[in-house]
Formats: sequence, structure tokens, C-alpha cells
Amino acid sequence: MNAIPQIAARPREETAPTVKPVARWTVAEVEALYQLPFMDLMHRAQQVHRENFDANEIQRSTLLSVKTGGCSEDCGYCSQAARYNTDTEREAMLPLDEVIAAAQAAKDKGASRFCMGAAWRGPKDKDLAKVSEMIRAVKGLGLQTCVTLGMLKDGQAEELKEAGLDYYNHNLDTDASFYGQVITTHKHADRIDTLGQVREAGIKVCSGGIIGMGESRRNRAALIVQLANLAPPPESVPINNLVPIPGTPLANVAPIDGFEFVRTIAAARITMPTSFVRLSAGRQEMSDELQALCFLAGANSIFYGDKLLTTGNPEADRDEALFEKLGLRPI
Ligand code: SAM
Ligand code: DTB
Ligand code: SF4
Repeated sequence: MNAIPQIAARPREETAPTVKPVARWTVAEVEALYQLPFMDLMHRAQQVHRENFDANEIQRSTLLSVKTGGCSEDCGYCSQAARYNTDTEREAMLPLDEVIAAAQAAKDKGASRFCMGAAWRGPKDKDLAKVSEMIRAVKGLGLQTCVTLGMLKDGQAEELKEAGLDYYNHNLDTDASFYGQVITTHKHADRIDTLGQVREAGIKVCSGGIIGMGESRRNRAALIVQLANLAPPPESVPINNLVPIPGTPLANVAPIDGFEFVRTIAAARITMPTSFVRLSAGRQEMSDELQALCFLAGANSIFYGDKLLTTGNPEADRDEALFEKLGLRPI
């Protein structure tokens, strides 16, 4: 089927990283991956995975919400949107010493990356200065740094880079054509713009999406294409299974079939062969066996620690026991 074309040499000024999409994959090709017999799809995903990674290694990132709740946006899945009546209350930004203590604890538990999240449409300049201090401190502990702060304005990505930021997480979340059914306060194109600013500043991109929001298989395939055709694709691709939050518009969406979720992981692995694919939100609700199928399909990263931003994640002990059973080695 699809061989990824080599990118031909281009004039110097065009070689700067951008996220301008290239036509590497089509939706029809990714739908065809989804339609493969399950065993064939797993085999193909494992082949691609083993060509690019040690299939027995797994990367671990720990998350901390440094500014929780009260968000102006209307993302239909989110506990932190001010407009929905959820159990999550608006909180002030965490003080630096609490962030440092959490990062040190994550490092002691074995995480290699520390990701700090804020419930903002985008950061104000005074907020960014505080987050930059957090990045400097976490980097100083010897951890890779990641933040997810919403949409960035001109100059903000450069400030984050200067503070020592390694990765910026900003998910496309869902297919451009489904986006307006879940979020109306900003656009899919705004997300792509921010990813461009992150790239231009020389920060690595972490971008993925949420599966199980009532989207069709075609929407899922289109999301994968939109991620895979970014030039270059994100270094890190979180695939979240919707965690239904009471009080949000998506509270009662029917859960996605586990095999369909695994197929999505495989499609991400095959189309983005050198990216880390992270089995992200929704892991707490999964059996060990379903998680193992996700790893077989090419997921090689997880969020590690008993909390995501506002919802639960498996205890570190459960993850360690699972890694032990599967012979997975953390990196
Ligand atoms: N406000 C920033 C933004 O929207 O980019 C950063 C924080 S936001 C909570 C980060 C990501 O968390 C979202 O893009 C979405 O992919 C994920 N997320 C939020 N709520 C979720 C849920 N209930 N289930 C699964 N993923 C969720
Ligand atoms: C990502 O893709 N998933 C993480 C991280 N990036 C920021 C967030 C998941 C949030 C799940 C719901 C919650 O805990 O509020
Ligand atoms: Fe705000 Fe991000 Fe939640 Fe959307 S996903 S409501 S932008 S915190």
C-alpha cells in the first residue's frame, strides 16, 4: 500500500520546519488500514514498530495540572470548561514549590518527562512568565519538559523555548469536519496555527486526539491523516479514549469498542512510524489485556502516575506489575 515518499531536497529557506500539511496519506488509505483483518493490521503495525523502535521499551510521562478549571472554552468533553456543571472547581495557579515537589516525585518514580497543563484558551503574558519559571525548574531536575497551555500568540513559543521547553502538547483532538460538533469557541485551523508557531520556535510537537466522542470511523481516519500529514508529523502522538465527564455534553456518549480503539492506535503507528504513540486518557478503565493489545498495535508511551489532569489514571504499582508481566522496559 502506501510507501512514505522521501522528501526531496529543497532550497534552504523552505527547509525550516513548518506544519504545512503534505499529502503523504489519504483518508481512503487510512480507512483501508482500519478495514484490514485484525491480525493483518496487528502484524503490519508490529513490523513498522520494530523497524523504528525496540518493541519492548516504553516511555513514561507524568502530568500535573498547574492551573485547573474555569476555562472560557466550550470543548464538549472537558471537565474544566467553566460553562459546564462538573465536579471540577476553578483553582489558582499552583505555586512553584509544589510544582517542583511533584516533578521530583515523578522523577523518583521513574518518569522521563514532566508535562504541565493549564485550563486556558491561551496564556496571558504574565501567566507565561510563571510557567517559564516552572519549566526552568523542572528542566533543572533533569526531566524533559512539556506544557499544554492552549493557543499561543506571536512570541510566546520563543519565550517557552528560551525557558528550556522540549515539547508543546496541543491536540488536533478530532477531524476538522467533526470539530465544530464538539468545540465552537475556537477552530481546528487555530490549532494548526499554534502547532506552526511551536515548530518555528524549535520545540518538539506533541499532538493527537480523542477517540469515542461519537465520531465516525471516517472521522477517526481523517484525524490520523491530519496528524500524519503535518510536515513533519508530531514527535509524540497522544491517543486519548474519551473519559466521560458528568455535566459535559459528551457525558453520555456510548463508549467505543475496544478493538476499534486498538485499530486507531495501529493506524497512528503505521502512518507515523517514527513518532512515539501515547496510550493516554482512558487507560484506567481498560483491562490489562486491552492495554497489551494497544502496545502490540504500536503504542510505546503512557501517562504515568495516579492522576491525569482532573481524572484518574492507573496507580504506578499497577503499571509496574503490567510491565513486568509483559517484559516491557521503561526508558
Ligand atoms: N487548554 C489546553 C488545550 O485545550 O489544549 C490544555 C489542556 S486540555 C485539558 C488538553 C487535552 O486533554 C485536550 O486537548 C484533550 O485532548 C484532552 N482531554 C480533555 N478532557 C478529556 C477527556 N474527558 N477525555 C479524554 N481526553 C481529554
Ligand atoms: C493529552 O493528550 N492527554 C492529557 C494531556 N495530553 C494533557 C490530558 C488528558 C486529560 C483527561 C481528562 C482529565 O484528566 O481532565
Ligand atoms: Fe479549556 Fe483545554 Fe478544556 Fe478546552 S480542553 S475547555 S481549552 S482546558
